[in-house]
Amino acid sequence: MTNSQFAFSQSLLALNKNAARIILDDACHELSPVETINTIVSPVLEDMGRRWEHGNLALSQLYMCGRICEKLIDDMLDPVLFTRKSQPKIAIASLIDYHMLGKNLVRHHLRSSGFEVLDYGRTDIDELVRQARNDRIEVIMISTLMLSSAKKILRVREQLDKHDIRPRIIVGGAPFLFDADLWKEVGADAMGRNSTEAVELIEGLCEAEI
Ligand code: B12
Repeated sequence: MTNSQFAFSQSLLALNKNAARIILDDACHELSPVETINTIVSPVLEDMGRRWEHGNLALSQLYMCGRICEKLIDDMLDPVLFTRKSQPKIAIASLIDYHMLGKNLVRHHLRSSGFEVLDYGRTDIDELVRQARNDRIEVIMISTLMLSSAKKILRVREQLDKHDIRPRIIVGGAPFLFDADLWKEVGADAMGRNSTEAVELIEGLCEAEI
């Protein structure tokens, strides 16, 4: 663990949001906000997840640390006002899952790269399909951190097929990092390992002019 990661972790565990914010602000002098999150926030949360799995951290601690990170990330990645690019119509959602950090990070990264993204928040299968049809979405980005939720993406694809529409589905989150073939099994068109890959995938689609 680097010094910044250690200090950030200690601040979170002490529930000292201001100290945690200062560490991220300092890092932002050398790194972009997204790089700062990828090099400090994500590794620290993953380390805490491992400690929780081994019984060395309470779920309540993990929860509080996650909530603080959520707030810090939202503040760091305030919508950047770029002229939006010509792009497919994109929506992002967290499917039957309370883990929201990854989704928010991907959305912010896309927005700060100039893409407009509708945010459906935390949603379920029927609601996601209804909104995607209603908004004529061309790319649905789905974030799931739990395997049980990831497997439900197949039902989203089946429902869309029933309505005879085929938006691209791009997925991401822990289950897809653990199992490299899972995205194909759930009927997705692509998987991104992080927010940078999410942006690259959308840029690739724009170049291919879907
Ligand atoms: C923090 C955390 C929590 C926090 C969430 C706080 C919040 N507001 O989001 C709290 C404490 C609430 C929590 C609760 C639970 N959690 Co939890 N949690 C985590 C942990 C440690 C980190 C997740 C995180 O926020 N990472 C930081 C973010 C920035 O990274 P990320 O989400 O992975 O997103 C990145 C990429 O995956 C990718 N990405 C993400 N989404 C998308 C989407 C697209 C389209 C693309 C392209 C890319 C992409 O880009 C992002 C940026 O780089 C993970 C461990 C892990 N290895 O992921 C467990 C983990 C996800 N949790 C797990 C579990 C089991 C739970 C609980 C069921 C625990 C319980 N017994 O109650 C509950 C379930 C809540 C629910 N019903 O949804 C398990 C899931 C295991 C499984 N096989 O399903 C994990 C994997 C831990 C483990 N190894 O067991 N959790």
